[in-house]
Amino acid sequence: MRILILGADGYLGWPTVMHLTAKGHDVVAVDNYLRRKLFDEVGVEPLFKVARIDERCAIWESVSGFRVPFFIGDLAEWEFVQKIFGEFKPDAIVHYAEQPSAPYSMLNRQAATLTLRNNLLVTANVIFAVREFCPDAHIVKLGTMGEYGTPDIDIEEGWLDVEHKGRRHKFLYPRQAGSLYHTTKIMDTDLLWFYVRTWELKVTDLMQGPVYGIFTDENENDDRLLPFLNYDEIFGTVLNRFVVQAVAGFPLTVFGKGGQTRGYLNIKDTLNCVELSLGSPAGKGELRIFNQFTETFSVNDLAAKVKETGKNLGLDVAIDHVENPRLEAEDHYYNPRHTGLIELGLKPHYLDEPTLIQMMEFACKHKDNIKRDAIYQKVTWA
Ligand code: USQ
Repeated sequence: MRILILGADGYLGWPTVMHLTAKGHDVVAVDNYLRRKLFDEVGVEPLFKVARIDERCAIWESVSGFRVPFFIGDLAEWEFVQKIFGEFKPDAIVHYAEQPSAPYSMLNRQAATLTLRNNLLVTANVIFAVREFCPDAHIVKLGTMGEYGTPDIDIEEGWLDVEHKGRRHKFLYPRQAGSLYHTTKIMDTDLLWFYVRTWELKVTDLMQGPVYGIFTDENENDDRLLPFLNYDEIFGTVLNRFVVQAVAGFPLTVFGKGGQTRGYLNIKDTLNCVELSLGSPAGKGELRIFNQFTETFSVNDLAAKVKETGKNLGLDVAIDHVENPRLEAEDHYYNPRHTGLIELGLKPHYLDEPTLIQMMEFACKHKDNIKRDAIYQKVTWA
């Protein structure tokens, strides 16, 4: 397949570029280095330096033989989008090109409007470009489990059959996000659903939970090909943060009571889920939704696992219940369905001790880079 990867410099974008080229697809990579610009803006750095996409494409070509053309530009600008889609005419688009941080989106008005502008305009431009240049292409869009929030009933896979006054209708599952970032993902889904109905697009919306890890089949033996590992409060996801905190001797920052439960997955499974979705596309006029995670944990569960693995590595890991900067339920019901990707053939990589040991040993190698004041910055929702 000819696949456009939008947001190819990112935590998930770059591993996806390598994975899909290794599987024999023709891939074109696109990014505008937004994430790197935001690191500078808020004054954080990943755990180790990550080469720019041109350098990483050159390294990947030298070790694998696969050449990946790349374009640097802003997908919120129509002229740039037109050029990419007009030249490449993809069979499929993997759309990761979004401002991905909930805390960033809550920083101030400028951060909020950047998140709105970037996330909504890029999604709209992708929709218009598919319609104009490749109407049969399959859009695989990264959504988030956070679109659903934490309702007091079971979470279905995207849709809910509602019976009302004796009649039935299927609707998008009710969504109520916990940050502006997550709300832009709801808006993306609504845009996609509108144009699926109107223009018969083929769309898969992957409701993904927080991802952990950096190792994949393609980079395990070459540190130059690793993606960003953020441990700061703004761009780091919770388990990656806890691993780095354990190594730094910083008490694990469980926000509030720690009963916040989410669906988690290993980065390897992100790649497999995207590949499975591409291999079995949504139909014309179909918005297909999968809940993309492999197991659920509370923050307390994750902290306990990191503490236990730390002990086995000789680290004395403390757990601290710090004031929760976010507005979120800290003790709640959570039972989301996630059978769609398993039915497509996903073989999950569960969170086990060898996985945590590999992450911690890697973090130890870069311990000197850890900036302790980036760990708990208290970006509040209030
Ligand atoms: N948390 C802590 N301590 C920390 C960091 C986080 O207790 O030091 C808690 C948070 O309050 C939250 C949970 O851990 O309850 C998960 O937080 P997170 O920062 O790992 O995840 P989140 O902000 O929800 O966002 C991340 C990604 C985002 C993706 C989302 C999937 O940054 O791009 O969409 O995970 S989901 O959470 O399912 O919406």
